[in-house]
Amino acid sequence: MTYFQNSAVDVNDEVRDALSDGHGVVALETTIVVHGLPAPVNMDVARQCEAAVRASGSVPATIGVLGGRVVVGLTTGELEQLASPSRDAAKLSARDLGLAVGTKRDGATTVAGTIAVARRVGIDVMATGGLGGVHRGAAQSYDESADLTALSRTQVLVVASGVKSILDVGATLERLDTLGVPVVGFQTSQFPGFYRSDSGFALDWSVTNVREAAAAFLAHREFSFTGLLLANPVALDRQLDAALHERALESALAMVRSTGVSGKDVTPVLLSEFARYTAGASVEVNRDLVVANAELAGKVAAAMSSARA
Ligand code: PSU
Ligand code: MN
Repeated sequence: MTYFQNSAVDVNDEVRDALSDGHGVVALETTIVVHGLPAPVNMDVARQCEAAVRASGSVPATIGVLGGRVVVGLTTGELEQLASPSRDAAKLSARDLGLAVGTKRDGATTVAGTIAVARRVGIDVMATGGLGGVHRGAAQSYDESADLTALSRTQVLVVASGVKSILDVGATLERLDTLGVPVVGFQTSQFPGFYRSDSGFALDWSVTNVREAAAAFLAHREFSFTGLLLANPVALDRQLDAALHERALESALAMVRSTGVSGKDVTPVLLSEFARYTAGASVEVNRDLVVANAELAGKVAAAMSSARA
């Protein structure tokens, strides 16, 4: 497509064909692979997410930046390069994309970075594990993920298991409200708690099936320029034990305080401390939930494609 010529964006053939034929396409991020999960589970999870999207009748488009080229639909080999520690890939939020391109860097995209690229090439749906949000203590640190503001200006439906439980969940929901981003529970009226199925916060909206989710988002776009968060809880029998979750959280927060880590390193450090403290149990929950989100995103993208046809 000439549209993509003279641009820094390379869309792979399968994704390009799917987009021009109006098939469902799901954008997948790479920060979770490169900075969120330990090797070798990370590559395995990436492969499972792509397979889940395909099983749902849509085409996966894993997004990242290699040598300053934004790739939509990374091959396994390209993803391996991006995840290789020797490449030292940057963590790219929306603000960083142009810089990574201009300086020919490698980078993995966050939710914010991924939806900016997705929207640019016409992809409507993305899947992740847990959206970024307002950090605990944000009243002092001002640490609020750019995922929130990106969602407020990008018409993409994001499937996530709520926001990461390391965050201030109540404050994040308030910010999403202010920013005009609807939060919709999938078969639940409780906001999911990432490693836990229920964060304890109630939602105003829920949908009972995939068709309803697709219809709600298509209608939302007629009235708003924001994205939509479709909140899909981890299965009850897969969630992290409540007491273990509490203890791991305390330990992870204490670790961030004592090491004085800040900025884009906070989330990866919290996640890896969770993995250490729970002896890998949190990694397995993360795997289960992100694969389930990829599957649901694939179904919603397919339903949107049928609704348009
Ligand atoms: N979901 C996960 N693991 C992750 C992330 C999401 O299960 O590592 C990533 C996403 O890329 C999200 C980012 O955009 O964490 C948020 O980072 P920050 O809090 O620095 O904005
Ligand atoms: Mn931050």
